[in-house]
Amino acid sequence: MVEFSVKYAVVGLGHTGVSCAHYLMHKNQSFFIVDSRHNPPGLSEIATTYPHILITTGAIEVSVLIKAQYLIVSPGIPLSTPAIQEAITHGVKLISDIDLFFQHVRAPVVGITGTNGKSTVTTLVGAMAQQAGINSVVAGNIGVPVLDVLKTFQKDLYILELSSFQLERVSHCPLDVAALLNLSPDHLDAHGSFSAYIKAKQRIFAQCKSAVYWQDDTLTKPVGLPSSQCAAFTSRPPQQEQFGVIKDSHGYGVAQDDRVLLYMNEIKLTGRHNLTNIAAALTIGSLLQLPLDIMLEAVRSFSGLAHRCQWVDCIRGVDWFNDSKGTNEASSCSAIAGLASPGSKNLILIAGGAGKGTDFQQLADNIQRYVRAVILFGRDADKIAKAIDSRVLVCNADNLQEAVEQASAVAQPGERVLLSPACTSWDMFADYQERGNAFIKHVNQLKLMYQ
Ligand code: UMA
Repeated sequence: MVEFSVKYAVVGLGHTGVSCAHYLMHKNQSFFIVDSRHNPPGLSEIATTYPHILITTGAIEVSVLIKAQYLIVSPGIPLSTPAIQEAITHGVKLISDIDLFFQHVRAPVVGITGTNGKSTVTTLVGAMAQQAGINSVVAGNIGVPVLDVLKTFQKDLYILELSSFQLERVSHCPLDVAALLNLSPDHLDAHGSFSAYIKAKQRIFAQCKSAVYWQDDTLTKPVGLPSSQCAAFTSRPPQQEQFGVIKDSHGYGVAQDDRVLLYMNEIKLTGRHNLTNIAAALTIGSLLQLPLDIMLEAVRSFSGLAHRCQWVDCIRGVDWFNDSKGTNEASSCSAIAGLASPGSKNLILIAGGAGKGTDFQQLADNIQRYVRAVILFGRDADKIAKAIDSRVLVCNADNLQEAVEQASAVAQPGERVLLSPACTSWDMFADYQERGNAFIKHVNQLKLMYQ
């Protein structure tokens, strides 16, 4: 029988690990920290603030982990890590920062997951709640660890973006509203299979009061929940009491039942796929009893998030869009279809980077349908070119700057250039933000050249 000398081992010292350290210290709990990196991002902050806390860096050893009663494993560290698995067989238990959050939160909590659009929907629901005068906060995978928003006075509503990794780690997740927006292959390298990824995402519904899902994909439908607890949104014309997307003589819009609520030209978000995101946010907001007119006001003034179909500039009649957050095939396909003009191939696509184990066939089919030319760069450029198989004009660039220059040479006035890589940025950049900012910089340089 193992003698546990400390209550918690915080495994990982990134954003999550740092927030756990502050929280456990605040709650007077005993803990130590491990991280496989020699110089993890949170090292100097925690070592300086709490010099008495033991921090072990380098290979994670089971002999260290079994000194704790619970492991709090950060989302970026695979649970399959041998030392973690071995510690579990020795009786050490897993707990996550989200579990700790639920132990202490005293207000309603909304959880939002999905392969794509979750940050946009989370932010939009947050904007709707604020507009309605509710003292609320947005946190989670969006970039603010959940324990950080419990440090100060409690809010009246918490809106969390939850990733598959966070859901995989949580055991108790009593959400008031849980939403699964869409599902397509992503993070397969970490989860092992699409079915394992779906299983992790479905965990959002495990203890929820109300569930929201996308009617157009049955994989998102909560398994085992009665329909009285479920509400669906759709990208098609809505059925009774639903929010959905319509097209009539005024263009595309969002409707509830047969009533059009707003048209594309009334909103600042670009890309028709965002109409589905709005339908999802309205469904969640309705379950929170937010007034419809206030929610629509929030939608009209919402200008979207950086790096997600973000309009950058118009240079010599060509519009440039930064969708660096398009880090998987499905996300880039949505951006392509969302920005394409029906019936005309008016898009020049810049794509490539480090793929996530998919074959790019879905992307290639979308490109054939909507894109006139593709500029490829990065590690998996050849793999994407092979999937496209000469169906459209393909150019190769050595780096992003060259890709921007080539796109500028190919694009005609009235066309749109879209950076939506369908890949992670990790072969060339620290993250998608750095890649998106580099793209904006190169587009700005292009503008200067033509002035
Ligand atoms: N790492 C190691 N060794 C360790 C610990 C971490 O090599 O011992 C590496 C991981 O493999 C990973 C990186 O460090 O590449 C960061 O891992 P982390 O678990 O320390 O990450 P945090 O800094 O805590 O950030 C995490 C989320 N990151 C991941 O899930 C990879 C952030 O989502 C989230 O905002 C933050 O918690 C607060 O909740 C980012 C993300 O990319 C935006 N999420 C993925 C996505 O959206 O697709 C899931």
